[in-house]
Amino acid sequence: TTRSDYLIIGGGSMGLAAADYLASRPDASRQPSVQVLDAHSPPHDQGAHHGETRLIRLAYGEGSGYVSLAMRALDRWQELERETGESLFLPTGVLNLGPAAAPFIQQVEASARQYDLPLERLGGEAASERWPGWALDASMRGAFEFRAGVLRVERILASWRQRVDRSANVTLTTGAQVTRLQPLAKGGFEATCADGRRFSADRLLVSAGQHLAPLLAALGIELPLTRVRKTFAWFEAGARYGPESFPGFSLTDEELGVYYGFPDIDGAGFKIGRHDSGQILAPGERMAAFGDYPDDIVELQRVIDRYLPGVGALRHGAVCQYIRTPDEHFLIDEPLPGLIVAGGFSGHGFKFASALGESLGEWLVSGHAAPGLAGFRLGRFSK
Ligand code: PYC
Repeated sequence: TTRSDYLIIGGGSMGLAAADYLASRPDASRQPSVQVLDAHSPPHDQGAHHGETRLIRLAYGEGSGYVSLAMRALDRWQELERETGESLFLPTGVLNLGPAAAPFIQQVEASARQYDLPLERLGGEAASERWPGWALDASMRGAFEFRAGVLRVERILASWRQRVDRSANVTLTTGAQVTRLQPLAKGGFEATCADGRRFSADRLLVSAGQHLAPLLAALGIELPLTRVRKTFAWFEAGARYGPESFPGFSLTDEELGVYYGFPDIDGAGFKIGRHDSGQILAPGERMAAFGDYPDDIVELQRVIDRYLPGVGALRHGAVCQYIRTPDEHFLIDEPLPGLIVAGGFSGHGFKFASALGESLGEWLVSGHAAPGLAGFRLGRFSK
């Protein structure tokens, strides 16, 4: 058994962010030893950090309880850019669109008011004049946040990985699919991999996406997590969809559903995905490829036909997964002493990874959760 001070199971967005934090603390040679296990070799497309881009929004439509975390995350992304010299955040702004009465739009506005965040409100017609890629009527309202923007996911994971690989105290072991977790009689936990390798540590962070619930179930802890197949796609787009003239967006349409999207960055095409709905899958179940369901294309095309007149033909699509909680808020807790879980990011977690990596890393070291994480506890589901 390979023993370290801390073990991180899952080297995706949250696990690798925590690993990077622990690798980057001052005087790493005197830092605790950390072992990170991932079934693949990050960055990869088997988790929830592929597809080139994610949004970061501060005036948060999912609840004002996220705003401080989003602000810390943005600072940390910009710090990572400075330290690595990589372009990781594009300040394109984010335009939130929907009927004025949509709860998401109302919450964006409430979050901005509560935290005094700059937010520009526009009617649909004014928004279409300002950003000609959109054709919106008066029933739609825009809430534009210029400080928000786009994160480049694989580049971020690659930056963290480089720093972890160079560090003196953090080891990433790839191809390590953990199949079993056990508490040890002398304290701490042991993780056993599919190939028989074993790793143990005093404290553990399990950030293993779809594998989190099955690993914890075997310890008698039920986590209310659902794995959902999601799709997104890139389309041909003209000059009006470049990052200087078209912000990232979220769009709520009462009939069509909830969508998000990105400008055409580096000629990759206009990207759009659907946030609500999706096909439920068991952990480990094979995911159908993009286009296997007719709706994969039809639902995106409907939004384009209604609102995005300059977007052209489909280039290609991809599948990803959301791990959803019942209320779509995160699940971050310590259900057994020394065993921290981070999951259920419900399709809106990546933007926070830089800040959560810091909090989760500090939690491993100090044994104490940051007070800001209290709202994500498991106990809320049994009330
Ligand atoms: O939370 O803004 C978001 C988002 C964009 C793509 C997936 N989630």
